[in-house]
Amino acid sequence: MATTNLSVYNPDDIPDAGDMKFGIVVAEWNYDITGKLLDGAVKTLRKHGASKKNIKVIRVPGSFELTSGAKLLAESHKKPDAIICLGCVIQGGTPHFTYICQSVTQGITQLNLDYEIPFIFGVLTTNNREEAADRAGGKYGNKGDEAAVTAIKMAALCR
Ligand code: DLZ
Repeated sequence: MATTNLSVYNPDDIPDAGDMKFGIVVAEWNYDITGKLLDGAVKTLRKHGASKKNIKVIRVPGSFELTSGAKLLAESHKKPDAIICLGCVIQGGTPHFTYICQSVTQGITQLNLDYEIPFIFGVLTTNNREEAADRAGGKYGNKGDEAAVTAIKMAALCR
């Protein structure tokens, strides 16, 4: 199966993020993975000009809580231009995977419809831990990089 490297993009296509503000909400569940997504997202935002003071990071317990965390950021006084949601849901022996994935997907979709700013889906949904590691700085790049690039592009589009 061909898988795109999540960290490969044309930097010339990315607007300057020097005057943009970002919120990042990251799930603590599977933090060995989501911490790497966070590192990738922050590094990529900074690489394209975002200043440290304009990147607000909050943590929530699990991916199920990403929607409410993102909503909190959207309503904070420091109105972000885009909000990145980072999580990692790994298939287990019970149907939790389906429920959490459905909830976070629908929740983030709804936020995109309800607010004037973009909410970015930086959630890995994988069959196992190895597939997640491959996409959190491993052989398929880092989903956090991809989410940051998407956030910058969408923030520019919404202006
Ligand atoms: C409960 C749970 C399980 C089993 N698996 C994951 C997971 O793989 N990834 C993730 O981000 N969160 C998981 N959670 C936690 C839920 O997202 C949520 O935090 C709890 O159900 C409490 O609402």
